[in-house]
Amino acid sequence: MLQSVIEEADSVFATAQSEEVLLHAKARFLGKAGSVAALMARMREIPPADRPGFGQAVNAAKDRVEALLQHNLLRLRAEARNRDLAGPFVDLTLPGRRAEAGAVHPLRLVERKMLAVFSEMGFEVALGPEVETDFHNFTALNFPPDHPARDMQDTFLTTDGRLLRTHTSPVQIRTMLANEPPIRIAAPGAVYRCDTLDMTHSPNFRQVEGLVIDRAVTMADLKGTLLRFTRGLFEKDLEIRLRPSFFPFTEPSVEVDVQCVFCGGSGCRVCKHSGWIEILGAGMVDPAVLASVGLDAEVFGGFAFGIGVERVAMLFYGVDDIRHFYENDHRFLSQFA
Ligand code: 2NM
Repeated sequence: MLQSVIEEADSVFATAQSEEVLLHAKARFLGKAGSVAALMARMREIPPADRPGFGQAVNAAKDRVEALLQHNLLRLRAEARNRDLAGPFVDLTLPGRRAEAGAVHPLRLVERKMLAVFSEMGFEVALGPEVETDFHNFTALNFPPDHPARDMQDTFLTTDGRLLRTHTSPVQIRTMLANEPPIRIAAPGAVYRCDTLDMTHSPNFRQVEGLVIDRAVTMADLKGTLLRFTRGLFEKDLEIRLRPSFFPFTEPSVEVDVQCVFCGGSGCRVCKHSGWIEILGAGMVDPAVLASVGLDAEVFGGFAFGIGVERVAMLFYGVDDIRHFYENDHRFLSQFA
């Protein structure tokens, strides 16, 4: 009887083709309701005098079944290992494939540099929504109702009567509405205009705009701030010049040229032999803008400026086509890593 349990365990264990099946079979023989436990339960049927001998015999049978189990467990592991070794092998001596590391996008590098220079001058970064109201994007900025920029030819409109901001100036409006002067902010971010993508235009580009509002701010403060900004940005003591211009939100308005970074002013192809490169627009905040945010123009005044990140990045890195910035061609991007 003991022998038949051992023989059955031997044959069941030996035919198991996986550890899972073997462990199942283990329960059948060695588990609480298994054959060995059943043998032990027959102790009551044995005359008392024979019980020690019976107990020893069952224990010996149990040891034998456990040994068979262990043997077959090792057999299955050896078989599995042999299968692995016979299959496709991994050559651990092959050189590894290097993982490509990500890098900061060139537009972000330039934006960060601009913000770092403004930060040194005490400006704080201000952010705002890209979907804006007509009020924040145009009306408060003194755009007349019939201004061409408000046209859907130039501005992306949403179906719920809002629009995609065409500059980050609405961030300045929101800041002036929510804070008392003095205000010194730089507003970076994406802006949208209905332009066709070409070498120098994109319907979605980035700007950094700045705003200073305080008592007794003059145009000399504007020029000094922009001089320090351009020198910090290009890390070179270049001169700037201000030319009269027009924006609805500033009066007077100026366009700012920086001495050509490439030829230092002697004339080259980049500056079209003028020695100067236009890099930003600026001006003294129009009293109508101050009024629209509830500031008394007799008490407060300030200046603002706007700079295109792509344009500066193209100058900075000698990129001839704005589309390179958006195509995510790794061969282009990896040059800035
Ligand atoms: C520019 C040029 C000149 C500007 C003005 C304002 C505000 F909100 F204060 F009126 N924000 N930004 C500004 C002024 C922007 O971009 C070429």
